[in-house]
Amino acid sequence: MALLNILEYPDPRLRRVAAAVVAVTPEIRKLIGDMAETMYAAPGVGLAATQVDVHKRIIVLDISEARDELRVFVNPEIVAAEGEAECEEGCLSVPGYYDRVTRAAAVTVLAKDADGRPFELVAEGLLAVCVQHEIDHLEGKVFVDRLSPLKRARLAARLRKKQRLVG
Ligand code: GNR
Ligand code: NI
Repeated sequence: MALLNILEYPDPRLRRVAAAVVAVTPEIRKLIGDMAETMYAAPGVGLAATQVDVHKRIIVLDISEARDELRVFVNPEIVAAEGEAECEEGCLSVPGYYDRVTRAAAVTVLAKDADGRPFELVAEGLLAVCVQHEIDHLEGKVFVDRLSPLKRARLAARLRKKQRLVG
């Protein structure tokens, strides 16, 4: 296994739209293992392939307290969404920034697992938030895109300041 480098906003590669996985090959399974290792090491509750500069529709998630319930989604699609809920979100690609985002309260997701077997998941709560956050990444979106222009401008100013400090 290997730790993968996580792209940071506003890296333009976070804007690429991921392509469907044609078949879960040994290479794809190796990528899934590396993504899981990278997510646990970060640590984060989820990771989309886009964040490690692989533009394929793959997500890993683990929202369990014990960090022992890995969920793998290959070619995930939201087929139903209901209600609205607000949650404080963060992102491994926007380190140190947290803000409230409104999303669907419950979603139904169709996907394949790491063995290529199809499954359906009905998610609510943090799981629903994370699945939507990760599928956004696969579509080239970052949670800060869902904030007001004023909040995005403030974040941009903060990132420029941080750049000046390191540069
Ligand atoms: O680790 C993460 N925590 C988190 C908290 C609230 C809402 C979404 C997330 S996902 C994030 C990991 C990440 O950036 N996944 O893309
Ligand atoms: Ni993220």
